[in-house]
Formats: sequence, structure tokens, C-alpha cells
Amino acid sequence: MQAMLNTAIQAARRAGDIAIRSLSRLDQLEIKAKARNEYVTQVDQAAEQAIIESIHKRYPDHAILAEESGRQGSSEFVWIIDPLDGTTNFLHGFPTFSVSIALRKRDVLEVGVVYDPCRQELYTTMRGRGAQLDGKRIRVSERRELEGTLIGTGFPYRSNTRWMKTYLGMLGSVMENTAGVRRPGSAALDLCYLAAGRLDGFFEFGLEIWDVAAGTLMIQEAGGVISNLTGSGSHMDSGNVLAGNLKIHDALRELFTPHLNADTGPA
Ligand code: 2AM
Ligand code: CA
Repeated sequence: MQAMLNTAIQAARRAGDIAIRSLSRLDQLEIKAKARNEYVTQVDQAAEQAIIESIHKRYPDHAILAEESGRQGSSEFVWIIDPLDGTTNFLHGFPTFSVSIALRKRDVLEVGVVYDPCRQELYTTMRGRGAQLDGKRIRVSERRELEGTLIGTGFPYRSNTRWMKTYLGMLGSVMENTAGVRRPGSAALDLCYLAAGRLDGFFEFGLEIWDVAAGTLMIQEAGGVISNLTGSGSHMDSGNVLAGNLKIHDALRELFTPHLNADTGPA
């Protein structure tokens, strides 16, 4: 698996470099929203192609599940790729976005890499081998109570706005019971911040598998817990995510129970 991790690292750095180079050109683009959106889509696609090319050079038979190009091939090895997580930030030149690459073998996550090209921070993990930031071991925070915690989240968008009331209720409860809430805008990176103890908890509705695959293994290998919102099932199916160390995960779940019980929210 070390060779596959190395491939993922190399691919993530390549994609990150494309994003950074493209960011300086984005500044020179005309302000028209349509032109900028099209340009960002091109950057997404170019970064994804660079990643797929790096992977297929070493592992031509492996399958791909990627945000832009969807599913390709069939193999017990599937690379799950988000070439640019935090596209809205990127579009605005807001320097919080990431590249996320995970490798799954027969439904088990084996490798995860998330790269933040703005800070040049590299998060890596392999099943059974812990999680690292720039090669140094990271762990989830040790806080045992919600008081004093910093919680990350993402706002509902598109079809998930139907849960807006539920979400705002949950957000209110978190604001009342913690030291603060942050909404950086790249879910893959948020999960790594949790793995590194920079955030104590995290919750969001409606994420895609490429947003969370690498971050999931990162959190698990850093000693944390990640599940769906009710704590009873996999967030990889529902896309609804609740994460923290064991104590904070459970405390958030308890805090959210009254909001989710009335059949008004997602699991
Ligand atoms: P993306 O930038 O790759 O789209 C932010 O809440 C998180 O949700 C990001 O990881 C973002 O990934 C994801 N997301 C997916 N679709 C989105 C959308 N239409 N608007 C905002 N965020 C979206
Ligand atoms: Ca994404």
C-alpha cells in the first residue's frame, strides 16, 4: 500500500499545483460570472485528468470514481477523487480548498491523501498506520465536553436546502453550547482539521463520497469517530456527516437528537 500512497501523494501535488497556477490566471479573467464559472470547470477537469493520468500510469487496471468524470472501469481497487474540493472558495480566490484522493479495496478504505495547496499542507493516511500531517502523526482532540469546543460545519445547498430549518436549529444548539463554529468551505479539509485536533467536531448534510472518503480514513486513523447524523449508520451512503472524538461525537449526537427525531431531518 505504501507505493499506492506515494502515487496518491504525487497525484494530489500535481493537481494542487494546477489549482495554484490557475488561481493567478483567474485574477486576470474578466469579472463575468459565466466566464469565471467555465474557467473553474476547466481547472477542475484538468486537475482531475492529471490525477487519473498519474494513477493509470502505475495502475492501468484500477477503477476511478471521480467528481467530474464519474465512474470508470471495474476493479476491486477504486480510486475516489475530488480534484478541487471547495470550488466556490477557489472561484472567489478565498484560499481554502483541497485535493482529495482515497483508495478503496473491496469496500474497505486503504489509503487517503488530502492536499491543501495554499498552505502546502499534506495529510496522509493508510489503514492501520495512523494519520499524518506533513509526515508527523496527528490525533483528534482530547476534549471531553462540548463547552470550549470548536465545531466545523458546511451549510446546506441545492436539494439539501429542504432541511434548512432543521439545520439552523442544530446550528443554534451548537452555537449555544460550544466555543464557536467555523464554516471554511472544503469538507475534505475540514475532516483533516478534525483529525489534526484543530476542530473538535464536524457536521454537514448532503456530502458526496469524494468529499469524505479520504477524510474518513484520516479521522478513523487519528482515533476519531465519523458516522451519519444519528450515529447509527454510514455517512458514506447518506452523505450526512457527524464526526469528533468519541465523547464529542456522542455529545453532538445527543444535542442533535431533538432536532432530528420529529422526522424533519436527514439521518
Ligand atoms: P465542492 O467544492 O467540490 O463542490 C462545502 O459545504 C462542501 O460541500 C465542499 O466540500 C463542496 O465540494 C461540497 N459541495 C458540493 N456541491 C456543492 C454546491 N453546489 N455548493 C456548495 N458546496 C458544494
Ligand atoms: Ca467536493
